[in-house]
Amino acid sequence: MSKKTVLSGIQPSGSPTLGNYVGALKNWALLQGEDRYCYYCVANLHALTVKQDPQDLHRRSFETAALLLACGVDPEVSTVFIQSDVKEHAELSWVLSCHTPLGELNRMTQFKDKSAKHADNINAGLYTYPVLMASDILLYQSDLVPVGADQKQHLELARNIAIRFNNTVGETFKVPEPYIPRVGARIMSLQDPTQKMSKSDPNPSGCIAIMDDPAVILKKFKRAVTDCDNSIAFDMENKPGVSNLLTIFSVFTGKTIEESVAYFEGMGYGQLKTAVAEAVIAELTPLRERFDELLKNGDYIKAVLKTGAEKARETALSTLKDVYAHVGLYLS
Ligand code: AQP
Repeated sequence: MSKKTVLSGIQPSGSPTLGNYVGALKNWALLQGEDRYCYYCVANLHALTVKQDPQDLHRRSFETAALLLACGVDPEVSTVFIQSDVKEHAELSWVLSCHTPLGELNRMTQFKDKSAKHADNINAGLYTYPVLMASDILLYQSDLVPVGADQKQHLELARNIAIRFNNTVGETFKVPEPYIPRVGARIMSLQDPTQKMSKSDPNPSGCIAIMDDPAVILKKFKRAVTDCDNSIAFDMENKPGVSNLLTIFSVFTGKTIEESVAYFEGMGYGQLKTAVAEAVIAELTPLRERFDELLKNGDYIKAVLKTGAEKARETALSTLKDVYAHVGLYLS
């Protein structure tokens, strides 16, 4: 059986959250294996779609790479790189943008959400973001893309772009499949459980950063918005806050949602919040310690990223050459 290729990315647009961890990073480590090529990137080109302080972006890109390793991504097995180190991403994005109808981009809900959030900076990059994401995926002939539920629509677009290109220009791309966790695909804000937990949320109480101290994690969970009937049941529509806490408990303890509800029978919201915080702290503490250790060894991270970029470039260039040949672009 031929090896499958896995690809995913994370934007260094803030301090990665519990949502990023559950929806994506945790699975990145789990998907590694002898039978797969895994490419994991820090998507810093994507981060430019919203305003960034250059020094912060630079530092966060490096730290996000260290975080991937702390989360269990093994650079001996997986290719870890920074997107801007592989220029083929931007080059393929141009070609694919000429093969993407505006009508398809107009349907993207993330563009609508982010334009509303960043009304003072609705730029063309925010609009064409999904084409760059399609390029990230298709460059590596990816089979599987582990993402949270918020990226499902973008992945569907990447599939459409690949299928259309293969049919109209010539067979070039593997058509990727999403890999979305069954539980935890959309972790919600602790302060507004109808909104996704996001690293760029201006209200830090709503999101747990993977790097938060245990005391901060406990405090944020204790302040989580619930409702006033004090009954622990899973009902996303009518009890979004409690359901979000049950989801997080389920992911961090390995219990199903039903087992989690049964576990809290006869208990109140205070006990629920403390138990969720303890489960999260137990898993994130060793991870934070590994991150601190890794950052002390910046040369090691730099070496990982250099090797990763070289390996990624090899595959990316081979796909890009094929694309250029198919569309008739001259290369000396
Ligand atoms: N709340 C979430 N629940 C589950 N998965 C999530 N992801 C993001 N938020 C949640 C998944 O994390 C991966 C990396 O996300 P990203 O950095 O590419 O950007 P994003 O989806 O826009 O995440 P954020 O945290 O909301 O970033 P900002 O605030 O910068 O927009 C993706 O697989 C994503 O699905």
